[in-house]
Amino acid sequence: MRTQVCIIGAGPSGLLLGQLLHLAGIETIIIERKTKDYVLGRIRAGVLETGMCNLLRKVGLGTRMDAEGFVHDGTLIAAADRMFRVDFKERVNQTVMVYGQTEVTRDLYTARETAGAPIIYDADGVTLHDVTTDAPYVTYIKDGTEHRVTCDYIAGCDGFHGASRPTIPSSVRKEFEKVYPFGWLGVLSETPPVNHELIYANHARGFALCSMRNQALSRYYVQVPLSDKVENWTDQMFWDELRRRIPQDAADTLVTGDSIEKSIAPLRSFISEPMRWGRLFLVGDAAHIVPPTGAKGLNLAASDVHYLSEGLIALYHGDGDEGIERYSQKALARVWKASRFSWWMTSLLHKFPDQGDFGQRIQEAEIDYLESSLVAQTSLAENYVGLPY
Ligand code: FAS
Ligand code: PHB
Repeated sequence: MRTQVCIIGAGPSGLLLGQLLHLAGIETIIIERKTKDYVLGRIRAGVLETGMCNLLRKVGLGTRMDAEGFVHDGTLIAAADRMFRVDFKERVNQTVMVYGQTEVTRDLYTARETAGAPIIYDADGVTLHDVTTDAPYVTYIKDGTEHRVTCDYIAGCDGFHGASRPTIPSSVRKEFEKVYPFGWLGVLSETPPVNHELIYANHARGFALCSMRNQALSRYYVQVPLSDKVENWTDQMFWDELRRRIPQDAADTLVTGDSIEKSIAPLRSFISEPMRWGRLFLVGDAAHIVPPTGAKGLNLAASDVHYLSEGLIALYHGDGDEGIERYSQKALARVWKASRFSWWMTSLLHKFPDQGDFGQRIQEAEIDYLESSLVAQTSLAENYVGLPY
C-alpha cells in the first residue's frame, strides 16, 4: 500500500490528525494495534481546552460536543475545612468544555468512517523503517500476513507504549521523567455529579477529584499509594474514602452507586526530545505524559496535532517546509509549559510521603495564597483553560 502520511495509532491524536489532513486532501492510512471497541473502552480524559474544541469544530465535530458537553466557567479547590472557586470567565474570559475523551474518540471514528478513509485494526508488530530517508515505510502483521505501507511521512500517534518513540535511537533521544509516589484510583458511576463544577481536594489523607461526564455519569478519583491494587477496593470502600476527603456538604450530598469502571493510573511527567527524527513525527502521548491533575494530556495531543497538521498541509500545498521544520521546537515549547502547570497542580494538591511538616505547611501556604490572590488565580486559570497555541 502507498499513502502520503502513515499514522500509527487510532487514539485521539491519530484520528484528529487524520481528519485534518483528509479535509486538506492529504491521503493517510491509520494503523491501530487494537480494535475500535477496545480503544473506545478506555476511560480517560474529561476536560477539553478551547483550542481542542475549536479543532473538533474545524473538522465538523462540534455539533454533538456543543449539544452534550458542559461549558465550565470555573473550578472548585477544597483544602482542610474550606473550599473556594477559581473563576476562569472572570479571570481570563475563557472556559473549558467537559466532554469525555471517549465521546471525542467516538466522534472522530464516525468522521473517519464517513470519509471512507482507512483504519487498519488489530495490526501486530508495527515497525517503522528508513525514517531518515525520503522513502520511509511501515510494516505490520495482520491475519498472519506481513503488510507494507510506503509513505512520505510517518506520524507516531501510538501513545506512551507505542513503537514510534523507540524508533528514534536512544543516542538521539533525550528523555526527562518524574515518577510520582502515588497513583489515582478512578471510578465511573451512573450517578449524578456531586457538584456542577469539578472539585479538586487537598486532604491530609490524600488528593481527591470530583468530576463528571454528564448529569447522570460521574467520574471520581482518590490518590492511592503506588503499591495499591484496584482489587483491594470495594465500591463502598471507595465511596467512604472519597467522603473523608471532600468538603462536608459535598460528602453529605454525594450520590453513590455501583462502579461501571474502576482502575488505578500511575502518575508521571515524561517528555522525549526531539519530537521529530527525519520523516517521523511524534504526537501526543508518544512524546509526552503529564499527571492528569491539570487536565492537559489530551489537550497537549491536540496542540501537537495542530502544529503538525498545519506544517504538513503547508508543505503539500506548496507553501514551504517551515512548519514541519519547526514542529518539534513549537510543540515542545507548549508541552514544557503544560508539564510545568501539571507538575505544579500535582505538587499543590497531593500528599507526598516525604513532604514532612515543612512541606505540609508550604502546601497550605500555597493554597492560602491562591485563595487570597486574584493574580494567583488568574495564573491558574490561564494555564487550566489552555495557553495559546
Ligand atoms: P493514546 O494512548 O490515547 O492512543 C494511542 C493509540 O495507539 C492507542 O489506540 C493504542 O492502542 C495505539 N497503539 C499503541 N501502540 C501501537 C503500535 N505499536 N501499533 C499501532 N497502534 C498502537 N488526560 C487528561 O487530560 N485527563 C485525564 O483525566 C486523563 N486520564 C488518563 C488516564 C489514563 C489511565 C491514561 C493512560 C491517560 C490519561 N490521560 C488523561 C491522558 C490521555 O487522555 C492521553 O493524553 C490521550 O489519550 C493522548 O492521546 P494519544 O496521543 O492519541 O494516545
Ligand atoms: C476527568 O474527568 O477524568 C478529569 C478531569 C480533570 C482532571 C483529570 C481528570 O484534571
